[in-house]
Amino acid sequence: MTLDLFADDTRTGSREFLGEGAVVLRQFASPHVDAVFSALHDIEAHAPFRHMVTPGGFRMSVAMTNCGEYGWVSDRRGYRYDANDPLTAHRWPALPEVFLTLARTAAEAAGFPEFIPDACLVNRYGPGTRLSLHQDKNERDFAAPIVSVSLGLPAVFLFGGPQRADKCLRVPLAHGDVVVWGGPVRLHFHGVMPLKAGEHPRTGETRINLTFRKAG
Ligand code: MD6
Ligand code: FE
Repeated sequence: MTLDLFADDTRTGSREFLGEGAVVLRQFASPHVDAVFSALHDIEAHAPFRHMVTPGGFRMSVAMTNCGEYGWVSDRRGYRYDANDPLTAHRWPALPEVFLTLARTAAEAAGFPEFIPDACLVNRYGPGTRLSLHQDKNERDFAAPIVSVSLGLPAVFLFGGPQRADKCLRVPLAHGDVVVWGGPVRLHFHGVMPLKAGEHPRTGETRINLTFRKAG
């Protein structure tokens, strides 16, 4: 099933529920995007985007970096959160104030008050890049939601069920949309369809996704 697609302006401020505990907040990040890109510029300078390797030895097509107390990493030893960037051996850059504010206010709007993330995974998708169905289960605290911010080119987010084979909702996500995700659906399978080629005034040929978590 495909959710209705309206022009961005008519969708601003609207909410679409994907299940109990999961909601799309259309254009919630829009007032913050300038500050977000400015902060992202500094993060990239200290912790560059890189293609990590899966435990099975495959290079991930999504380019990733992190900020916060913990960063999500993958290598031949597995998936985990690490306080240090393996590329630089330094701590990840701190969570900028605008990231914290955006994550906290979005979580609150979705019914999860007092969300204080300690990790932000930054994903960058190029044309054709996809993220296969997975569960987010490396975090210590599943009581906390995940806040996911979409920037740049649009993508189709796949939102499934507790089993990999469960049917998926197809959710179109545009620049500025925020998905908040927690409670009963916190461990549901999800992914991103291959990115359609395009050009975005803010991000060029890419889509950027920020996911905020409480990892530690
Ligand atoms: C993405 N997002 O949208 C990938 N995970 O680029 C995720 O994997 C994700 O958006 C958990 C909750 C929300 C998400
Ligand atoms: Fe995920």
